[in-house]
Amino acid sequence: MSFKIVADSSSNLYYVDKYDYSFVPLKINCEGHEFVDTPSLDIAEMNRVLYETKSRSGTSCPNSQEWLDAFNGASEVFAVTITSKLSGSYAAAKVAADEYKAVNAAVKICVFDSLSTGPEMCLIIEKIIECDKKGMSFEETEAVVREYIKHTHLLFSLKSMNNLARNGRISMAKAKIAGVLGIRAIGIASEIGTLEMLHKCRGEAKNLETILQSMIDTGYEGARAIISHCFNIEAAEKLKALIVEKFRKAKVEITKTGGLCSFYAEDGGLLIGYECK
Ligand code: X90
Repeated sequence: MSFKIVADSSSNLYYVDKYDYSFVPLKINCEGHEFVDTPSLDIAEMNRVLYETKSRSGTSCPNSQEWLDAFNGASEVFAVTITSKLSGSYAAAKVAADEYKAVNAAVKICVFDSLSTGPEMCLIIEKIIECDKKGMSFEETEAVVREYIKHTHLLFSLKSMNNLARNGRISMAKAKIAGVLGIRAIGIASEIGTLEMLHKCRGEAKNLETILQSMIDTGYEGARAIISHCFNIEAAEKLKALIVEKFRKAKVEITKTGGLCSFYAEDGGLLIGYECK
């Protein structure tokens, strides 16, 4: 029996130590350039090209064949995708799962729609691993993780929402909130997997305070949190310090956004995945 975890690259997770884990990349496209979201993608260079060409850019999700290739060989598979409300990744993974089962009747495969992305997907992956380490069966793991997903959230704090709006992931009117210089928009992945705006803030200090307050308002009590930043390590570290100051035992980790999340979160963006009650 071989056990495998697969996620799309919007998780920003490309490797897991001692686990059979693989990612399927999303792609960022601009005028014939295709940037594949892998750890070797030079994101600063991608941003430079996108900025210089100034023409239409977009993204595309993995197709079902790419998911199928990633499942291949495993007898128990857990797959985790970006929210099905904003991407076709989940639909493609489901098609692949059905095909995989049709060909290999004995395999078990479960696809989780994170209704979110980035660090919240990482929390889901961590939970799958935790269940496996405890020796839980496939079915027990699926049940525990489905319950767990109800107790995790994703907040985002963005300086610009241009790429989200231009690609139809949020309305132009909402995106304008973050358009003014020095204003950051704070929002949350909603229960149905869409972007929901919460606050707008001027200045870094106010921004970080408001993020922590929004975490608490949505049920954070000092458990696990992962902060992913797009070229904004200073803010990520300050936010971590604020969280730990308030909740001494909080387990907070900082990671970098990969290609897909960097494209949409844009320079300076923060994504915070966290557990809540
Ligand atoms: O299929 C594709 O082309 C991918 C489309 C992805 C669109 C959204 C990506 C969002 C990335 C920005 C802030 C957090 C959003 C919360 C999601 C519910 C990160």
